[in-house]
Amino acid sequence: MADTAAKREADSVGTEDLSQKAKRAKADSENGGGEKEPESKNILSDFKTSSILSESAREKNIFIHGKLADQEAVVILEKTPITEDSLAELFSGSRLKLQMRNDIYSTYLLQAPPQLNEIKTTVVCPATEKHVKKYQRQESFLVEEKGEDYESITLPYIQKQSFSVQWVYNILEKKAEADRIVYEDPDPEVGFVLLPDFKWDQKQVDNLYLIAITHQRDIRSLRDLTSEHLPLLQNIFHKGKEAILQCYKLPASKLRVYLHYQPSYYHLHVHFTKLGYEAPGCGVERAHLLADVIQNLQSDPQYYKTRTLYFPLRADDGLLSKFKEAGRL
Ligand code: DD3
Repeated sequence: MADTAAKREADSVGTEDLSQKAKRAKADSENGGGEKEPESKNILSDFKTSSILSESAREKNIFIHGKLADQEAVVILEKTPITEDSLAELFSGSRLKLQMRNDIYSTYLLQAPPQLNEIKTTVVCPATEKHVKKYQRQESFLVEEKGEDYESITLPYIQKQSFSVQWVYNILEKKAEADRIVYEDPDPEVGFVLLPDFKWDQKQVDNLYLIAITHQRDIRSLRDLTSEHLPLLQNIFHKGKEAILQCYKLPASKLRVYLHYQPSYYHLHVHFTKLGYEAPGCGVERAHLLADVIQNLQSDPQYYKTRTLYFPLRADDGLLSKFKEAGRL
């Protein structure tokens, strides 16, 4: 959805260059996002819950493991924030059930009209063991990875795993999510696609979360970067920030631009999140500011080949076992 509420809000303020670009990208892609489910069809109507992987009353989400037509599936449900532009309709169009009244205080349950009471739903199906594990609450351990450890432990492990990044290629080839692309630089060397991450519902700029995915396919992670990649990184940094300013009216001073190490998928990508929004994975143990990455490579072309990097691994992560076997933990 190129024309989201967050964008519409930004559009009404000023320039439209980027939304036009996004619309062109949308027009260019013939049926790019794949078939949309007809609104009447509910593929979750016969979902069978096996177990709750995790839940958070504070975050108002729940991660469920179950079966969808005999296939393993993970379903993520999350209540979305209340936005200012929905308030008038919320107040006028709801049923209000009184719970209690006491002096000047009263509490109610407000039954909102269905279109204002939507639950963001993500379905992974067929889900692998890895998907199921990913959402189970787990203890984490900080790993110290020397340059040599990367070569002898981490790299062989990620090569053997051959994690599928088909969904990334679908985005780059406009076979999926083409209508969600916010900006694209098509250059094969320094180009990238900028689009909203799955985690963002795009209803408010407050929790803005975009990812820039590189057209180059052979860069796995931070560890593969050398000064050779500076033009690519600078291009993403510069054009990504510019696109977000155009499209969402958010200046660079409101953005946190970073890479994950370890990443959750081994195709180079950069995260753009709004400052003040504590996005999952934006802590010091996993996030590397793109500005720092660029400077480090400028002062030492081999910086990320030689430095010791620290990152957390979950108790059930196969890579953690490899570090233990190697006596590095
Ligand atoms: C993923 C990391 C991966 C479950 C879930 C997400 N942004 C994605 C497919 C399409 C996407 C993402 C793996 C997978 Cl919920 C397992 O993320 C994606 N499209 N992060 C976008 N826009």
